[in-house]
Amino acid sequence: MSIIEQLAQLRREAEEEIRAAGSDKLNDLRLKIFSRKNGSLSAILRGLGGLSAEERPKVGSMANEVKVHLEGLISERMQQLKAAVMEARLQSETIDVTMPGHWQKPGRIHILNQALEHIKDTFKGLGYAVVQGPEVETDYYNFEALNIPANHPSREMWDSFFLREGLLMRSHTSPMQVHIMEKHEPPVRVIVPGKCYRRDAVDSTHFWEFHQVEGLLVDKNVTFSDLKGTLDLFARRMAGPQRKTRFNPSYFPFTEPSAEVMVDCFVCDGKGCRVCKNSGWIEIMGAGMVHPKVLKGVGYDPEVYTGFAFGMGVERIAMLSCGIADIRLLFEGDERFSRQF
Ligand code: 2NM
Repeated sequence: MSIIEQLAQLRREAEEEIRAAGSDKLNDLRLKIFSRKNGSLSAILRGLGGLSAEERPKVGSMANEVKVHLEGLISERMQQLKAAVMEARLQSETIDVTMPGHWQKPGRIHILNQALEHIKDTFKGLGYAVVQGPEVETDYYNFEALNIPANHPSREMWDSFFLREGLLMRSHTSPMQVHIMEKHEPPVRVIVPGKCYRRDAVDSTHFWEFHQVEGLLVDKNVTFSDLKGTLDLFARRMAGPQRKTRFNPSYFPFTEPSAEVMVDCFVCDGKGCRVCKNSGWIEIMGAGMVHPKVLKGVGYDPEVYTGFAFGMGVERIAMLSCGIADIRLLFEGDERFSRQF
């Protein structure tokens, strides 16, 4: 085959191949044709030496023409492929700004936290500090320092969650009050909100994990009437300005005297209904004057200082104020429930 024929054949075949090549093949193809060492054009041009002096420039210029032509085709094909890639990206990545967005359901504050905030606000307004303490406590702080004797039922294995020797999950927040009194001289005025744990059988009013807010005020000349005035104000802030309170005698190891604090039923106005079990009164918390043994235990002189303390279950307060009949609803996290408050 003459060189001219060979060039013509290269041109035909290369045109064909370039047209069919994808972007990954195109560069290989360029090398296959144009590589100085082993490209097909170089291979043909090696035959130039055997031509006559007149033929050589003619064939040379033809070879050049084939080279320029094929290079042009390759870069054209390259552009084509790039354009196709861009077109595909434009198609697949286009954002339709008229599409509706994803709706985010707004969250809300859990009913327990709503009740807690209300309780905290009321006492903050009376000058109380809000303090939190550890959920794992020692036997001393949970029981001993609170005048809970060794034979007291809450010390039984089946009433508290005991951990390793001498440690337990606190069964009330009172141990923190003891820590506070140990660290600070009176006057002391704090509330302690937090989680507590008891080995209660679960039913509509009991859960093994629950929340308490306990309050403590210690100073000179603190009397039971200070306690009554404080909790009376609290009851009105929580249940409405027309509410009345009543203090029934009760017992706690860490207070003397002790009382259960009743508020007249805010559902039936004291006439008697299902919520107050026809008594006209609802118990909202326990309270009392801090026992002299507790004061002595933290190094306060009970002849100089007296104090009152109170404690309430946040679940109970939330359930009463929202008419919730089962404590378990507060812990299940069912949106159909929590969305209602
Ligand atoms: C209650 C009821 C009555 C109470 C007592 C103390 C402390 F540490 F000062 F002794 N903290 N909390 C207390 C008193 C708690 O809850 C029903």
